Amino acid sequence: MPSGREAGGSMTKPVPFLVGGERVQGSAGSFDSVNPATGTVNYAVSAAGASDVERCVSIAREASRTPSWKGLHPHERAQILARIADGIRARSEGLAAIQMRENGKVMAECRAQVASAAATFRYYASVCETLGSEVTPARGDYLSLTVYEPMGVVAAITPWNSPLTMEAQKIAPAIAAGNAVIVKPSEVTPTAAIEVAAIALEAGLPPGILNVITGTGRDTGVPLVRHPGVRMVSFTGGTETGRAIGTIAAERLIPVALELGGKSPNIVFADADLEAAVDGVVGGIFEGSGQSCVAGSRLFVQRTALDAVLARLKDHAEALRVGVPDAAGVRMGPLASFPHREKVEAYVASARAEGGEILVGGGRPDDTALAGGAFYRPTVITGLTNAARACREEIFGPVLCVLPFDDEDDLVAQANDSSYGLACGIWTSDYRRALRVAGAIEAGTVWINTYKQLSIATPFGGFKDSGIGREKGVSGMRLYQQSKSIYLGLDERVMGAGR
Ligand code: TXE
Repeated sequence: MPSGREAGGSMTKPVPFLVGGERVQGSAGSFDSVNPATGTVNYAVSAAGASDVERCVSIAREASRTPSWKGLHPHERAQILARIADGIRARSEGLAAIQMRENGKVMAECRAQVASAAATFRYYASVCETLGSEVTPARGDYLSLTVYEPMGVVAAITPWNSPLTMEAQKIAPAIAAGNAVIVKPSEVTPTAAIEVAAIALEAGLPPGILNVITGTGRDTGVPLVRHPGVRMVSFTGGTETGRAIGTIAAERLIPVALELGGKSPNIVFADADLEAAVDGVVGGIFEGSGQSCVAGSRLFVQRTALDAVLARLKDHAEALRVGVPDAAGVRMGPLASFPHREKVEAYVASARAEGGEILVGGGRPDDTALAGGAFYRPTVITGLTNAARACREEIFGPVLCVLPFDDEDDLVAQANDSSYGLACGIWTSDYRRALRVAGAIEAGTVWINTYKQLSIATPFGGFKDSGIGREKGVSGMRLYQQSKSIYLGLDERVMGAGR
């Protein structure tokens, strides 16, 4: 449990953030962390203002320049990353509980995300230890080497839907690469990152290499991105925020990695195993209450299979149990915040206004026991066209829009008619067709006869407005490095007759 808080939710001082290995109370007051399953305040959390950002960047910059981290041999850095993985696993119940009470995800999913965060540190321990430099082909009397160096201070700005996995996905490769990192978690899920930073210190990471500052995007995020000491920004969140960060980064001429929103098509051909397909479609949109960047929120169904798919979809969606996230059998917790539920409700209202028909859900649950939380029922909407607002904008909630298609050309045109390009699912028994459509779809990840499988070993990122850059995989560590080319002259006239 983060220090600064008393059991039972009564408050002493706000939960402090962590800079240079020390717990810090910020200069910008505090904000409340609210449990979306109950509406009660979990605790107040300290807010970092511009002076805290200034101090944090200065400490991180100093730590990034000293040899105590970047000067270690890769296998030595790898040992510490592996110890961080062990520390995360050892505290998995506590970390999962933090995420659950801050964003309302069901406990089973929170546990899985802690395991994924630990696996991410272990994976980048291996990458760090094994990824080499290069000797490039010489075109003269020299030896040419390309080596990879850290960027310096990396700002990692993260969202609320899956904080543990997304923070690990940025922190692990960035520190493996020898950088110092400043995490600015979402104000909705502020404290998991502080716990991970404390685990990292215990694992032997030098103070100042991993810092966490909590606060709003405006008061904490903006000064961080603008600070001249920050040499790279890695961001996951909404497209508009990503655009604002990218604009500042462009002015500052620093690299950015932007993992942004999506409006991913999940495509069911009539020759698919419809039961398996509908199961995948339901998981792909309703898991995490639809608050996933890769949520398959536009369901394209070949017209000849439409009735069969809708019948199954109705059964599956209605059977999903919505409830408090630590109750047995609950598949969908609340939305992560009350303002976010209002946004989702506004999208469903817009769909109705544009002629959409509600096949399933379309409102809050009737269960009075859930009335205090930000719950919303799994919702399936038919009767819209791909031009409707609910089909064009990211709702980021448990709302699925069903759109029929006639043939492959019609399908590809509709699926690609989106400003986003993050992911896509294809369900068919014809693998040649599957590969043909996979090639034609504009998306960074395509799943065939499966959905939402994600591996830390596989690059991830978006086409179009879904982002810039690819996280994960071996190249996910290169994202946080810059190459340096070294030419070693071997001309004997210069080297002398040393033989
Ligand atoms: O995200 P923001 P919000 C989408 C989803 C959601 C919408 C808005 O559609 O409904 O974005 O969610 C910090 N400079 N996704 O408002 O604003 C902020 O404090 C620097 C998709 O919560 O993107 C938080 O730490 N930082 C998604 C982080 O940015 C700023 C996940 C994300 O907040 C900032 C979440 C600024 N100007 C939302 N403004 C995905 N891709 O998975 C905000 N922040």
